[in-house]
Amino acid sequence: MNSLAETRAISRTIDPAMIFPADFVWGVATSAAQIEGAAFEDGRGESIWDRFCRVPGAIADGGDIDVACDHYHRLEEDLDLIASLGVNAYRFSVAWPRVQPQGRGAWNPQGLDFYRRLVDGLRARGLQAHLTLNHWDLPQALQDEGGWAARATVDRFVDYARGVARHLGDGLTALTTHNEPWVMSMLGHDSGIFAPGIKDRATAMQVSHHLLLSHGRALRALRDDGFDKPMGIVLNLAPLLPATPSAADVAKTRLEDGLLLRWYLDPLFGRGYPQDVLDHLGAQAPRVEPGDLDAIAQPLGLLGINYYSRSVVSASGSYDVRSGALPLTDMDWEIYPQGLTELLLRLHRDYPLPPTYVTENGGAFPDRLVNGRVHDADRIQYLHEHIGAVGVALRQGVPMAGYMVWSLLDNFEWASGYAKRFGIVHVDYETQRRTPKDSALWLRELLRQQAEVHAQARGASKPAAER
Ligand code: IFM
Repeated sequence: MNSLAETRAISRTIDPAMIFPADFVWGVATSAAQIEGAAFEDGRGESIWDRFCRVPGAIADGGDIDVACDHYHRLEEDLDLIASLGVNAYRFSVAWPRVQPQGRGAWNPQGLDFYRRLVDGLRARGLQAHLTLNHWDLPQALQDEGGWAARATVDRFVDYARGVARHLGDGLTALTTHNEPWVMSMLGHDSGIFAPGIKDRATAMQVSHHLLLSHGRALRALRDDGFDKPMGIVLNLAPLLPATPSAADVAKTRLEDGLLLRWYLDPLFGRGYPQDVLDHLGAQAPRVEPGDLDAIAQPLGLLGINYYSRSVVSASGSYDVRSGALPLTDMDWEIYPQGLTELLLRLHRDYPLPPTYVTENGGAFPDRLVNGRVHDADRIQYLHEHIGAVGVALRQGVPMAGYMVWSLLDNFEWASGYAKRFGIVHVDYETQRRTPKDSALWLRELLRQQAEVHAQARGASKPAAER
């Protein structure tokens, strides 16, 4: 890490209005497939992403997840890195094929041991452990039996969830079931640009139902087993707006809002699937069996929201057009921080939110490592403005409990391969050397200032004799 003077210089721009409550959770996030590597070691099974990476043309740079950031072999170093940032939480996922290689039956002791060392290592460093069960890397063995389109996978997931909680639950702070079910359903099974590469709308909608059902049934099973930590699900959400005021664009926007937000939130909060979306889907709507909707609507101990951008919807063109009015990240996503406030306020208005986390937020930018430094001023500005947007929502009553940066490390950005860098820590993929970018130093300084303010406030509230 760089000297304190350098860090302070980078942090000149920190806004005093960015001070959050003392119990606010600050974290960095990753997922197993994107960082772990060690794809063929210690009994790990094949995942659908191992298979998908080998489809010619599926990954922009031809990359795969065989080595990724080699996190599996660098666990202690990476945990030290997390602790050095001054955050108090780490969001990670368990690779189902690493702990239960066939997606059913036998557990892999070496895989479980890795995650045991991870949660113990977090605890030893005073960091909260926020575990996600499914960040997209389904065991290939289950895909061979139909994957998430098959109802039997719901049962497999419930068994997996119970096993993970049994083995690791005591070390966890919070648990979420699925990361971004919309992405798994639509990009994995409708457009097919993500694993498992299926292109069929009806299948995608059936997958979305099975993901929601497995979420609800897992929560119920874990509660029955006595697991008492906060549990929830992570959704990728965005405010949507029509490209023009035309009736066609407005109607399409309403439909996409239904597919992206209400399709997940309505059943999670006990309202069933939105009727306008069901009407639109017609024969492509999923098969829903009696009792499914009750199973999905389990009380939520937390809700995770991943926010990156807004979506501008045109009836004639693609789902997400560019307005041309806003700067873009390296993913070509519009930078629209106030959209995060808008989204959170809308959710607070429309649903009885539990403690709510921004479980992912961050940007890919064309970073350059020069003389051991990455001057990512664009990312600092992105993070600053989005954290500020969370603060605005918090002060207006939204029950915000935490914010987690995507991502700790540069990593495998799915179909984009390794070219898109989201990390606040740079990874040299040749040497696996980690270099905190200026944004990491900025975050550390922001959190140092938070801690200082809260310490002063605690001191001031003590009787004079105790000070
Ligand atoms: O890298 C992904 C992550 O796995 C899920 N949410 C979006 C991120 C950036 O695309």
